[in-house]
Amino acid sequence: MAGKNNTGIIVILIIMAILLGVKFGVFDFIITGSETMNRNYPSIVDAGSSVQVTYSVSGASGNWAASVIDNLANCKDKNGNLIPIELPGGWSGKIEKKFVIVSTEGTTVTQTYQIPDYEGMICTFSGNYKFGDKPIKSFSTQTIQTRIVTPICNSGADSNNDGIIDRSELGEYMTKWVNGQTTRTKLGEVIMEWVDGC
Ligand SMILES: [Ca+2]
Repeated sequence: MAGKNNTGIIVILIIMAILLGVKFGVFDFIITGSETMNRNYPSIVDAGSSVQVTYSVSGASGNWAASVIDNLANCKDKNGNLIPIELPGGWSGKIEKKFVIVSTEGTTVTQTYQIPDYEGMICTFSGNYKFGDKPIKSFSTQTIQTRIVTPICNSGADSNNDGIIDRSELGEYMTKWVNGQTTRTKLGEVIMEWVDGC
């Protein structure tokens, strides 16, 4: 009878120890391996600008830490050709970020990427993260695009608003002038924009 009572007391003590352990965070350092991370940023940015990329952790609890290696590279122009290495701003073909996110400092980290000064290109982010000693996981592959700043044609002859006076738009203005719908001066402006660009 006495032995049974002792067993009961021991069980109660073990349960109390576990509850106290949970309360004071003794079991909180467990990294389960089901934690994930993603990156967020504006998908279209100005050429030559600094872009903030935010890395966010999901599914983590207690104490944890994760290492990150992320790359912005493989920049291509609108024809799909790789962008030359030599660009304004010291672009070397790749930007690599290495950092660590620790639970005590929050679940997000922001990194700044200096985007190459090249309009209308698409670059690709690819990288991975590793929580504690768990296996490395890959980020989803994502792209970022630089804006094309379209010049404005002051003559008003750029009917499709692509920043270029093409020969058909010039031809339309010639017809307008022939028909007396515009002046020779105005036709001169359109010719100059066709020759020199807007
Ligand atoms: Ca045009």
